Amino acid sequence: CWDCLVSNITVKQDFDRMRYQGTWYAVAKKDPVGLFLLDNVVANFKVEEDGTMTATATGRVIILNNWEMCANMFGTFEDTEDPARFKMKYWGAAAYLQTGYDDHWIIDTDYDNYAIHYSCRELNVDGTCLDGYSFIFSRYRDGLRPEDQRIVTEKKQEICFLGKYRRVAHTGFCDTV
Ligand code: DAO
Repeated sequence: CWDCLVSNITVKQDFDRMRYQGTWYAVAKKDPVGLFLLDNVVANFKVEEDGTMTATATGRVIILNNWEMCANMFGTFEDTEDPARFKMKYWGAAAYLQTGYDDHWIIDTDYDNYAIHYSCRELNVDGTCLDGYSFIFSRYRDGLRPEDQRIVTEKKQEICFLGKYRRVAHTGFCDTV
């Protein structure tokens, strides 16, 4: 009985940004129109001294149609009245990478194993999402534990993206330090 209205999507209660810090491996992704990050996506969240949440992320991208590279991206998160709903300003280490300003919602997380991220970029007139993306994150690059997969599947359904995800491979393409 999910109506798919973006305004009815529930997020993590009492989201704790301190516990969310550190490395998260994207294990699945629902792409937006004009997808950017392809695979080998790893994000690292941090809470700065003033309390602001920031992130760095890396991932394989293809720019100018056929140039494959690892993108180094940065994000800063603006707080809203809901602790799990942020506005994310993001940009790349190089000028030719994507920049943007997206919603960044944490739908659910247990902080130690899994996280479900959601962003709707454009609404339909009926309030459902026209163009959005979502990452399923794991603390482990091999993927989610079986016990987390059940929860994640349920949440994919709640955000109306079930069946729209693809697996995000970790091949070591962006591992060079
Ligand atoms: O890959 O198609 C896409 C959309 C993702 C855009 C956001 C990339 C930058 C993220 C910065 C850090 C936060 C995880």
